[in-house]
Amino acid sequence: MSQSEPTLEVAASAAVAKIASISTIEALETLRVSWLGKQGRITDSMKKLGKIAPDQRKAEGARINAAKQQLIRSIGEQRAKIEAAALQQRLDSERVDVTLPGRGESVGTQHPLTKTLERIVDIFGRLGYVAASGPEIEDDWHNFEALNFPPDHPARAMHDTFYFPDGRLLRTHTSPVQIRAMIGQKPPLRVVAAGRVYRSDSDQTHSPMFHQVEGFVVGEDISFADLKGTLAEFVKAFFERDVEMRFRPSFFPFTEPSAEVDIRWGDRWLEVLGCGMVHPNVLRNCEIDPERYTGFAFGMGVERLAMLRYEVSDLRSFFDNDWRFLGQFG
Ligand code: 2U9
Repeated sequence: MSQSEPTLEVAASAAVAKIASISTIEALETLRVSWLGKQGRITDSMKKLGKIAPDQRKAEGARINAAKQQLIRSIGEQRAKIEAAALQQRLDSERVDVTLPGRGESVGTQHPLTKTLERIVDIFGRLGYVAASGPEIEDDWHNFEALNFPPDHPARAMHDTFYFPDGRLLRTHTSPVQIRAMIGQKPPLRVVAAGRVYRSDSDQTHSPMFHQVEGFVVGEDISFADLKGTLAEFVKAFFERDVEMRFRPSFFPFTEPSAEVDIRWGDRWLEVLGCGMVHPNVLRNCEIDPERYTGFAFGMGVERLAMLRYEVSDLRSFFDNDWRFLGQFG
């Protein structure tokens, strides 16, 4: 009987006991390699068989084989147990309760600025204005020249207007749309233009891109009284109540006389729009005879009106695309 015989059997029994307590495939594999791998204990014992006396070789081989089979079986059983436990854990954690109610669909809402812009255009639509649109990339003539801006007006400066290398620009107001609408049409005209405009300006109350709505009326005998009446109707319709208004003299190159309109907001006056009688030069630039026709025009910032209507204090909230903010305007 070789000396290694009982040692191998005792060690194999100890390994079988250890196998039962292994809980990971990796640890089990380490143990398997140490016994059954190329340099494992069983393989090693097999290699030594050749040196054993021929009459003992068969019995010794049978013992090694018995230990080997015992190890293979318990490793296999333990592997199956570990895999079953892992599967059960996955099934438990990934269980889907098909009886739970669905999450429901969240329906998108219009952006508060779109809602405000459409609301303003709609009010003027009901007053008989026709909506016009035009390009956001404009030329100097439609954006400044036709509107009676002098060549050295500060709005034309690079720090106020975004220019393209070829001299074209991002429109700084919706007025060029009005110019395009006025050209080639005969009065009486009632036009409203809304859209994006661009100015090189950015802080809590200014965004480099913002929205305007402008309107104009041209016809015979159009007076400042018509302008006042129109804007009074608009302000009442927009805020859905009687709001106190005042007209303050102002200046714009494209209107004469010009005014800014304030509304009473609590104990303060807030500026909400600008207006005036269309400058004769502007009418002439659009081939309308200022001796025969007069007109009024007005313009307003959509963001400003939306901030008042929805009591929003920071203009930038409109552009952050945060659903927690936008979802409140459904
Ligand atoms: C034509 C003739 C006249 C449009 C007008 C204003 C006064 C005005 C500002 C309000 C706040 C722009 O968004 S804002 O910064 N607008 O004060 N706009 S009159 O006058 C026109 C337009 C087109 C052909």
